[in-house]
Amino acid sequence: MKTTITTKTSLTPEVESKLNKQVRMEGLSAFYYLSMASWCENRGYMNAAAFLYDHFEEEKMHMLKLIRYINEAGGHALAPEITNLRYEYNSFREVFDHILEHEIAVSRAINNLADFCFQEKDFATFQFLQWYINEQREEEAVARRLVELFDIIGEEGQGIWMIDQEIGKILEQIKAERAAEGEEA
Ligand code: OFO
Repeated sequence: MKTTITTKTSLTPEVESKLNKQVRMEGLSAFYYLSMASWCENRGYMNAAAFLYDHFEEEKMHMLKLIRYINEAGGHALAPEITNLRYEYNSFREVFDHILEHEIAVSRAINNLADFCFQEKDFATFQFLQWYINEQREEEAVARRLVELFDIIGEEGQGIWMIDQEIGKILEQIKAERAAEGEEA
């Protein structure tokens, strides 16, 4: 006999399915960063690797936050299947061009999801997604800064070494901001 699962949750099946798609996108983000971190570490770009490993943890947290929300709202969060990862990059710069492109795609996905929830009158999920909207705005800004390092410093001579040093400073700044936010909370 079919049970009326819709009485269990105010999440509509469409919202639940779209949230699960976003879970997968955050999981993919995490493993993209992990793969890029390993590529950088392998080539001795140690600050970039540290930045990317750190971001792997961030993206995992984004995925988990969504998973916990879906389940708490009475839905069923699905652990994502991660396939077709990329393991090779043609250059150091290509890693960061890829990050910016990917973060823009994630921002668009989150905006579309928030728009859908608003139209469905799922204001709780719409409100929950505001955190992701802000997070994406910050992440896109960081990704743009990273790409700009390549434009400003250039990769000639000691350029790559200097870029890697600057990435280290950006990571320190991010960690300091996180610590300050933690203190405020
Ligand atoms: Fe999940 O924050 Fe970027 O992708």
